[in-house]
Amino acid sequence: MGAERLNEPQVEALWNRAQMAGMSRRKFLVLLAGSGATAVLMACAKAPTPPPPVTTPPPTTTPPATTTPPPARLIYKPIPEQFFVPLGTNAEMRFEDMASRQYLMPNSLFFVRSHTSYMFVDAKSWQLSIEGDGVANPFMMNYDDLLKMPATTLTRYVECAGNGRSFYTSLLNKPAQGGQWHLGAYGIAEWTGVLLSDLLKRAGIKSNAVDVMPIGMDSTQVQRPMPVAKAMESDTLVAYMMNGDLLPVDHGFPARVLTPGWVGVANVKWVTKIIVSTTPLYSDKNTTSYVLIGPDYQPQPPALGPILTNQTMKSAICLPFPATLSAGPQNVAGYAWSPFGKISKVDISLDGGSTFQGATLAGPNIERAGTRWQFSFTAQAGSMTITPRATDEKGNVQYPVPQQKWNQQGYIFGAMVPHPVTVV
Ligand SMILES: Nc1nc2c(c(=O)[nH]1)N[C@H]1C(S)=C(S)[C@@H](COP(=O)(O)O)O[C@H]1N2
Ligand SMILES: [Mo]
Repeated sequence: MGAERLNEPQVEALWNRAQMAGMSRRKFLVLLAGSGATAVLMACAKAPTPPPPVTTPPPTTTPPATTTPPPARLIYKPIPEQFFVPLGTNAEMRFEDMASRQYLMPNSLFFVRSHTSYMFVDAKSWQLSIEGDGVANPFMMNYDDLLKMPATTLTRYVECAGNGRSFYTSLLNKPAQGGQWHLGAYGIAEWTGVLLSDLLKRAGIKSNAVDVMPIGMDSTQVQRPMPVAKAMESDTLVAYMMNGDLLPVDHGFPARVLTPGWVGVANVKWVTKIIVSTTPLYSDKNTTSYVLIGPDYQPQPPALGPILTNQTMKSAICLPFPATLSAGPQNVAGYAWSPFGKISKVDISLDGGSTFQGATLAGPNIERAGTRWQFSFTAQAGSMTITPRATDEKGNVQYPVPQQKWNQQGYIFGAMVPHPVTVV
């Protein structure tokens, strides 16, 4: 056990630490061989540590001590820059990487949006409680209980309300506060979990219940209310699997709420409590953030503006932003998605939105998930834009940029995005 393989500098650093703690070379070697570095460090922690010399600062060439904790990671999974645009506690998926892939976004490449760093939850002690004055029989369950309930598997997207926020600056020239996402705060996955409606029924939800609020276990306990009607929808889940694997740490292990089509924030990760109420519920996430604030919107006390519910329709191209293509025949791939239904068509403009040609929809086309599309054209040397425009089965169509209303926090950008391309 504990037999982590240390390289020589690591062993050396560990030995330095052990010497500081007054450990003999013999004891050090026995501990290291038997139980590994952790055991050495634990023994060091118990031993009295001589005070560090005050007068002589440590030489700058000293190898980093093994006891210094690594810099706090904000995101648990690796987020190499080839695949992600790092944005603090968040990481944007690079759409260009999806060009050569299939429909679903793999867990390792799925965008991350966490208000603070990830939360590491022990499934063995985790509990989920359904409580509040809106239920007759509040109850608590553990991880095994959740996994034993009837499960539902469905394919849906999660998208951040701020996805596309950077275009308020680059296309409208009206900057908006928050992470400057392009379009990669969006991902489709296959989710498995228990219908939230099953949990609410089991708790004896009352007919006069109005709001349901899941609460996360992260440091700020992200909580975001939704009306009972949304909670009872046939695809609202407490999900514990993602693309056939246990929910990854960054995406809410052991369980998260899935509210398809809604603003990402309602998909509460690391959920531990769900409050059901007979009176409207409020948190900061439906009063001061995830509300629309701006000249086109009125306050709705206690909320500072209209409370966000659904996302907007969008489309994106699987190319770097901006992109470089070579002159000649080109075939580009993209995605289009709507919170209201399946995508019925995608049209492409190569002249900034004056004329459009139909793209070919390819692969699955799933409501509140999206579809892939393909488009072939002949690229002429010079600068150009490729502008996709999605239409959904309910007749919603993406609109030109000038019709995009602005809001302070840059939510729900839904206009067509002209993708800049240099053809060489
Ligand atoms: N507990 C908790 N849940 C959360 C968040 C969070 O910070 N904490 N972020 C929300 C936001 S703003 C979004 S967009 C989605 C992102 O989900 P993902 O990180 O799995 O892509 O999770 C939501 N659920
Ligand atoms: Mo979000």
